[in-house]
Amino acid sequence: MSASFSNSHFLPVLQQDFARLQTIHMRDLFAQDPLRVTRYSLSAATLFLDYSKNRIDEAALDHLIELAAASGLGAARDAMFTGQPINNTEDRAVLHTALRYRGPDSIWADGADVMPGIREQRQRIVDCARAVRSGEWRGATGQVISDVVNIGIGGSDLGPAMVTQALAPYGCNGPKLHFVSNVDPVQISDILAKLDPACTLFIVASKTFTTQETLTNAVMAKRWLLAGLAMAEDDSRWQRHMLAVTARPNAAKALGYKEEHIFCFWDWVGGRYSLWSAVGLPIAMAIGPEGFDELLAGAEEMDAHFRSAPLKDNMPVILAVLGVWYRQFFNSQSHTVLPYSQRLARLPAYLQQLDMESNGKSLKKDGTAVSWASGPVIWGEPGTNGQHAFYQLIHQGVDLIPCDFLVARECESPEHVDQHQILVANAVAQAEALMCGKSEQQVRDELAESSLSPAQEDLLVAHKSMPGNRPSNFLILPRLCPKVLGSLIALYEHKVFCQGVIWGLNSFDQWGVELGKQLASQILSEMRDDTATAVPHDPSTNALLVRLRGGG
Ligand code: G6Q
Repeated sequence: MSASFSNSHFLPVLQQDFARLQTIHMRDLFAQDPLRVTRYSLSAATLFLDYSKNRIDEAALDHLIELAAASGLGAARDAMFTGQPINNTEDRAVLHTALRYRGPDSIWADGADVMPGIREQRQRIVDCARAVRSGEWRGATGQVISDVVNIGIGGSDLGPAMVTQALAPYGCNGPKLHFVSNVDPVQISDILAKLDPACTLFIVASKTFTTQETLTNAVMAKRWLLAGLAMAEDDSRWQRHMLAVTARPNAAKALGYKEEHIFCFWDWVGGRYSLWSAVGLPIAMAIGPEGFDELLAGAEEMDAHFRSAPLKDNMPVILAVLGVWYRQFFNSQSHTVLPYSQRLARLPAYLQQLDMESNGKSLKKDGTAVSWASGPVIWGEPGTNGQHAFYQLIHQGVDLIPCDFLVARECESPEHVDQHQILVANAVAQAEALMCGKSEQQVRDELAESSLSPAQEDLLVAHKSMPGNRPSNFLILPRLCPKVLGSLIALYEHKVFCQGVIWGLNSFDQWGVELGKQLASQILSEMRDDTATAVPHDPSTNALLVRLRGGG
């Protein structure tokens, strides 16, 4: 059954569900069903999800699951895991799941078994990470590496940066990791100002090895090395300080990188799905190859759950259909991710790319316009910071913004258990406040002792009461460790995949980012050379260029 047929078929049924649930308060749903929490919670790969605080009932959820099934989710999932070319605009398989598969079987894509290459690169990651961490890897002057700088952007940056920050406590005995992504020279200069070239190793990560920002920063890094180590331009010892990670090894070779310093991945790994590949080399250096393997193991466990659990007991599927429900019927244009964990501070940014680059589309796979909504805006900040910033809008704003609360049950260090409890209590409290709200009567009771005039009291009652009925998912991680984090990332990857299937999208291309890149090269040549053939820009762009050149 095609996705578009399924969607149009399910629309009226789900519209009826929406009409019923639109006016019901979740408090009443809980009152009617003492088993609601049990009914709407599940565990997968050590993660626990309570999704009972959502505006659903059994009929709505059943219909959403039927929608997912009728969209061809089962077949699409199998097609992804078995290397079919599901990225149809680029005619590529999508096999990030193979990168974390640690069993003995073959996985085929385009007529070839991808596993021997994956295993070979995995071993190279292990060997290199070990050599750097043990001090066996020496720089040009014989010094041990103390600092590793990853130069990459987008998918070649966000995953490793997010993971190394999240797993910092696992990084003892390893080098210090730094991440440079922006072409703004201040980022790299600020980092390099603190480092010693003799002890610094760069990883230049770029799938294409053509990305302007990354190659520009890599040139700057090489110059800094040559100058800092007093090397001539033709001195090849800089190579001891620069590794390449790419799907285009020849492009790296052409820029002088040594063959044994080039780590490979493949076209069938999307940039934003690549942290499991050699793009994860900085992770292995930071937390050790054993930790990296645990990260893969956690993801593999979530893959197994996603592949085998019935759709209605499938955590990524549940998260996906809830997102579709709010986006389509409650017109929720955004979705917020609220990790109650400072170490997961970069998770919202990581998920922003994962979700928005994958499903921020208005055409279906077949090139026709989407018939339903598609990907929402993803945003968030760690709790409790967000509470003192933007939660006001989530509680009382005009839009319905579904939230994901994320909490690690175990505190990282025994001496901070009390403070960790404060953190966790806040997450639970916010989810409760969003759902239950505060009635006018509660506010009136609180104001009973005050000496307000009746008019002032009425005004405050109106402002201080909260409607509640705002949905959230609550995810409990047993602890923030490599394995659990691997499962969490894979959970979100699969959620995004399921939503893409339901909406009929190709979640694995990103054509929308190309035009800006092309124009930037053209504009750069015009900025550098007045005589460069001017492309007819619009009047606003022309005027900006004149002003930025100092002429306006
Ligand atoms: C991710 C995107 C994008 C990509 C960057 C960097 O899925 O394709 O974010 O990762 O543009 O590309 P390179 O790795 O080729 O430098």
